[in-house]
Amino acid sequence: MNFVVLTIFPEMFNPFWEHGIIRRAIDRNKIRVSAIDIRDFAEGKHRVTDDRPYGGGCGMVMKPEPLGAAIREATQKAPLSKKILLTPQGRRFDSSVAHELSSSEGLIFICGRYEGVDERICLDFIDDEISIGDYVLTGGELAAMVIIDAVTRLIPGILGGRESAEKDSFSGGILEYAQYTRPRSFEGHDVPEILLSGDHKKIENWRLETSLIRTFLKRPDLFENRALSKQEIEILKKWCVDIERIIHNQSLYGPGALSGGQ
Ligand code: 6GU
Repeated sequence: MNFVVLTIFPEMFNPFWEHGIIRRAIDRNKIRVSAIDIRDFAEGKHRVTDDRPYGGGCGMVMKPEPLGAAIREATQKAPLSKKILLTPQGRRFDSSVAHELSSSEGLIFICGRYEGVDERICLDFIDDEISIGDYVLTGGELAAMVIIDAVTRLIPGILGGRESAEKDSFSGGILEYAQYTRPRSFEGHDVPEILLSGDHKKIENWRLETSLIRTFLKRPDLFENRALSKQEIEILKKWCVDIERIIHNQSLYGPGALSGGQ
């Protein structure tokens, strides 16, 4: 995968390329990365990349010529790459967009700055517009890093078996299960017994159950557009019965009446 970023702050990307899994992916030739300075394509002594908006108003607009020239050159070098404008007006980035982008030959990111980008760039030079959420950043650079990071970890061979992307939160449409490591007891909280049992079937089932519980508690919206498996429906039904029993007993006998006998 070839990532090219067009930005007026290419140095922002140096620490990003130099650490962790991104660095490992570069070292192992799984990804190629470059940050290109849009200013290198600007004319005149001051190499200006922004100008005042026609029609007045506050803020500055990114000029079309340097941006157009930068996109053109990046496209010549990587003709099969998808050209993505980073803007809060774009479609919302999520796990499924990350998967979609990960099958692309390459991605060229255009980082907007100032108040926006001249509309004629959006019309003729762009394949896609992406936003990373409903808030406004001062520029697209952080969004580019977010997307490159999320897409890179989906490329086959990037994560080791232990870090596999299939078990991640969202990959199955629900949140990842609860995780524990040593020590067995930490500040009064013990690791659940079942994880120490060595019974892989039970552990797997327990993990699915914790995934479902935390998704229900933290992100119930994720259930709306996702088909539930038979096993998942069984687990959810079991809680319904448990919850209904608690409510029923409480309303009949009050709290604590059945404790000891459960
Ligand atoms: Cl991609 N760019 C900017 N400037 N702000 C954003 C964004 C992108 N996504 C959310 N907010």
